[in-house]
Amino acid sequence: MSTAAGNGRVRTEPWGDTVLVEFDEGIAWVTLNRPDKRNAMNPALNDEMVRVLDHLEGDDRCRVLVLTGAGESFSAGMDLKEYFREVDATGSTAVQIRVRRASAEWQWKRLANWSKPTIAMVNGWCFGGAFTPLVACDLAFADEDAQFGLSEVNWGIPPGGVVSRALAATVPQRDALYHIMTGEPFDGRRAAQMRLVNEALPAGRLRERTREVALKLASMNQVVLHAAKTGYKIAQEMPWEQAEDYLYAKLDQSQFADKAGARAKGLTQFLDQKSYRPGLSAFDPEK
Ligand code: ACO
Ligand code: V55
Repeated sequence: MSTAAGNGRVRTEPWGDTVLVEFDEGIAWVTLNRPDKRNAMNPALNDEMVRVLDHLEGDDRCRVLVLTGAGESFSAGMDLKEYFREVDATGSTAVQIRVRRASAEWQWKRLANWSKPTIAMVNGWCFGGAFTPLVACDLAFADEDAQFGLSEVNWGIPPGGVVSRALAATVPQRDALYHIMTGEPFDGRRAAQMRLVNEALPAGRLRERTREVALKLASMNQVVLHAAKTGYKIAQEMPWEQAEDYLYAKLDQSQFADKAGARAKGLTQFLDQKSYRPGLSAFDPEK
């Protein structure tokens, strides 16, 4: 797809306005880029993120995606002016449906089911609607001083979209309802305690730790990782009988789809060559 860039040139990559993408040894660092608005998600950013995710899924420079925010914020949530007030002002249900659809499409539908590993790096403010892409990412690391909040009640609405559903998928009910109902903010340390994020780190260590995990995932077998994460997420919603059948199907699918033959090599290396112990390290196809 080509887009007319602001400078008159035609660009073939769909980012550059409200989203930045940088490639780094298999990692695509995707930065929500409206720092003056604390990366609040307006309809333009939502539309751009749909295109960015679609593009990166087919871009070999991306083996892992890290989602973060420019400046002092991860994201201040939905844009109160452009996503709420200006859409209300159109008086059009069709417009409301369209902007809500673009929001859902990237924040959870595409992101939660993405074919490559995803990591949220919460560098600062994370409010309201920002919980959706946060939870949709496979893993999350936060600055221990980042401030999180379900601030909806503070300005007169209950959490909408799938914010409360996302919370229910990650944190215990006591924590979820406390913060949904009081609107009281909490920091990255608390977020890690309630398991909303994997780890909280000092600001100076956040990028380094996120990059370390991203590089590990980038080095691994992509077919197997896709089957592993999708299997977990989809089976979570299934009865046990169906989950067992589905996960066996996933196992067979992954063996069929993996042209690198990781399973056969892994068995040979452990059983015949005795060159490696799967309990102690990741499979290395080069060994
Ligand atoms: N929507 C629209 N604009 C926003 C948003 C938002 N969610 N958050 C910040 N901005 C804008 C401000 O209006 C301001 O714009 P201006 O410079 O044109 O006046 C700019 O970003 C900077 O905001 P400040 O409040 O000055 O920044 P500060 O660093 O002092 O505070 C904070 C940051 C705490 C994030 C504050 O902006 C805030 O409370 N934002 C709203 C957070 C929120 O409740 N989000 C949830 C929305 S509900 C939902 O997502 C469903
Ligand atoms: C929220 C999010 C929405 C929405 C209404 O609580 C409220 C946040 C992501 O979409 O349409």
